[in-house]
Amino acid sequence: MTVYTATVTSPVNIATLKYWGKRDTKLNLPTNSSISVTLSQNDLRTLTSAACSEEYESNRLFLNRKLESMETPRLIEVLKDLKKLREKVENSEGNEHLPKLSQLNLLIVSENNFPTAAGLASSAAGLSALVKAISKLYELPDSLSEISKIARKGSGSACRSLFGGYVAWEMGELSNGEDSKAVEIAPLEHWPNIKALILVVSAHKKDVSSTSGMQLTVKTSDLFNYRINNIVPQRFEEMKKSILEKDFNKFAELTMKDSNSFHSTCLDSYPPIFYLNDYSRRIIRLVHLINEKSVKENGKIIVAYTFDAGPNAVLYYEEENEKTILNVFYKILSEVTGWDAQKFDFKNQEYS
Ligand code: 2P0
Repeated sequence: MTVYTATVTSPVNIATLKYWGKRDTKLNLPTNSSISVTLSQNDLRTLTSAACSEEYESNRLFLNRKLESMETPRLIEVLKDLKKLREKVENSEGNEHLPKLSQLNLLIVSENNFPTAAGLASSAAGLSALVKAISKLYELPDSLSEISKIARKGSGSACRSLFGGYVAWEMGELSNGEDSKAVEIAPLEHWPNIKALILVVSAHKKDVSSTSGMQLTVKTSDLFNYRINNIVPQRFEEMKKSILEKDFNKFAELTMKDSNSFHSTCLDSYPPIFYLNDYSRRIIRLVHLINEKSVKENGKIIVAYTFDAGPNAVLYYEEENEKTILNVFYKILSEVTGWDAQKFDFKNQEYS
């Protein structure tokens, strides 16, 4: 039996300008453009293998070794689009010899190396990896931006994970979504000394899913309209500029303000949505204390926080400030939990 396979990894991306709100729920068209940083392949990521064979009697998807349905409306759309592109390849002149993979059932095996659905953008990495793996299996010639439109239909934020580094998701204007796609602002190497530290405050599944949270915010928050019309368009341009100019002060300020703005619209939803908890708020206060000190000393903001639809914090900083930042957090951690940073072997990533 012939089995065709392809394997890829796709890292998590963490938005610094948040996507929150859909203008079309079927096509996953957003109410604002967003920006994110895709972590490196060595960090949080989904590993996905896609296979197809004449012997497979149905489509099957294993996520973290659990059989999941592939009959969800979103996955049906995603597969339909990918198969359509493969058919185009198969039907184009000179490709008559290619196997008709578009007619075969698929087996998808996917594993995350981090907690699923705990506000760590698992759906972004997961859907992006799935689309990437099938595109590779089908040997699609289309650009990443083109493929990102398919990933977007699976999960909005997934479209950004197709690119590494600094990525924008342009909301687009068309009602068919043909211009709502991810584009690269700059590759990771452009600003390679930016690091992300993830503080997992809770690995539990979130109470309110992003999809339903967004719907509630769009429907009930007055602040939301102000955010998408008066705040985000200018912030989008400013943040892109700060990335291209490697202006950490500006990038950090915009990132923190946007996280706060997004969580304000959650609180302004009715009934309110609470994603942050007491630990999250303590982290926010601590980051501002660290920055106040360094701004006083040398005018520099050295660390930025951002929170997605959950209480876990992502801190962005430049590598040269890592020691200062980690020292503060290790000290707090050891005071609160008895955790001893001296016992952590960084080279081997082991705690003795
Ligand atoms: C983001 N989030 O920009 C924002 C910030 C959460 C907070 O994208 O319904 O899982 O699949 O399009 O992409 C989470 O939303 O939602 C998200 P769907 P998704 O990263």
